[in-house]
Amino acid sequence: MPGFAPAPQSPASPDWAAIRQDFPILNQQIHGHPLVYLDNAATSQKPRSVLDALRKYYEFDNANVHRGIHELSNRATAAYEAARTRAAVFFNARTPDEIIFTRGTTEGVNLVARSWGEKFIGKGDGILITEMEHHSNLVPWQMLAAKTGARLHFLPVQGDGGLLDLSRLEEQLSGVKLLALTHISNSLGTVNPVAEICALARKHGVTTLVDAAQSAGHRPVDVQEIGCDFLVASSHKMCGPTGFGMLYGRGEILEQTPPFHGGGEMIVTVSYESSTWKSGAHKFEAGTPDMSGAVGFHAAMDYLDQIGRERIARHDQQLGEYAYEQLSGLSGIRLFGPALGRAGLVSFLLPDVHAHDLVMLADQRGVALRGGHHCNQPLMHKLGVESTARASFYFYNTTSEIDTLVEVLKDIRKFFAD
Ligand code: 7TS
Repeated sequence: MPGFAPAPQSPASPDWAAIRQDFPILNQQIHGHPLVYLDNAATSQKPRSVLDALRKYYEFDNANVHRGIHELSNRATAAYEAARTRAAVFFNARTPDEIIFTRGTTEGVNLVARSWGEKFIGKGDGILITEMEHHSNLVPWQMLAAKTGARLHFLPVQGDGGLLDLSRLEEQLSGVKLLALTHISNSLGTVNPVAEICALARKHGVTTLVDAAQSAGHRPVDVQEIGCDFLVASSHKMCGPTGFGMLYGRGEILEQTPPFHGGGEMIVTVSYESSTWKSGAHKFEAGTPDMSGAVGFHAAMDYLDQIGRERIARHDQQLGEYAYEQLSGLSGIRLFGPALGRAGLVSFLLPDVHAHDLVMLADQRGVALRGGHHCNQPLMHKLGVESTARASFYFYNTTSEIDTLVEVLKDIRKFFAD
């Protein structure tokens, strides 16, 4: 795919402070304090280049795609398809036809469960997921199992340390048709060895889906290196617009997979009685797509590659480990997930402080955290908690923001102790 190689990267150690200035939203006060945005696992902020691309699209190029013969329609179509080609390069798919645009990770999983799942999964077949899945990689499989009579199994999580117990993986793969798992846990910060797991699954003829919602914007994600059949991600967690995302599907599998939605754009011919549909990604994209979403996503991928995803990953891990270390100095704190090799997020609980109260009080000091079950209700039950507080980082965060977080938590603890 010539012309779509990642943009040249900045020098060895990027100027993170200058990069932070690319995000206008970060430059504001909340309740009289500088904003410390630590809710990046929920959604990331957007750099100026993405905002500019959206604005430029609507100011100059907006029209419906794949339909018109006029100039604006041609431009919009070219921009939409260029984003697909860019995503194929970003995720190292073999061809752009393996990239389906969706509304996000959740829609991607539902597409696979409905279109591929209802055709290929039957009564008694096993669906193997992990105990740390986000609801969006759990509920669609429950629905599929209820419809088909398939059985849902779980790879266990080993307590607060948050690592998967893979000791029985090979045994657990027996009778399984699909293995779906997250690359990075949104509540534990665990980074799962997805390439090794997918290799073993492949050996046993098991189809694989990787949920890259928390990894795609944070580290290189290469579908061929991982060796998965499907991979899903959300643009809004990787500096791009909301309501947009992608599903990678290995070409051979997509060919055998029926459409998801029926309607315009995905058909070749339609009669009153029946229709035929396109091949490749277009078969799965019925109706007018989100063109501006694609344009913004394209700009986001360019932006991330300009910084360098290896560098982002290192910075993320440093912030995650620094936060884990600083927070572990608070007496009585309960930390979730591994101490080392973790992603840039930390879940925790302070003794006798409800996560929601903690998040509300932190907000009063300008610190944006998340408190709740993080769409991991069964995992919370397993860990014996209702909710946790979570600080999640991105490359524009600093260690001094983590120091602020620790100071704020000390004050909150004092407030509850008094
Ligand atoms: N998978 C994982 C691992 C996630 O963290 C999320 C969202 C999703 C799937 C769903 O993504 P969506 O874009 O389709 O909604 N996670 C979170 C979170 O941790 N806090 O808010 C959303």
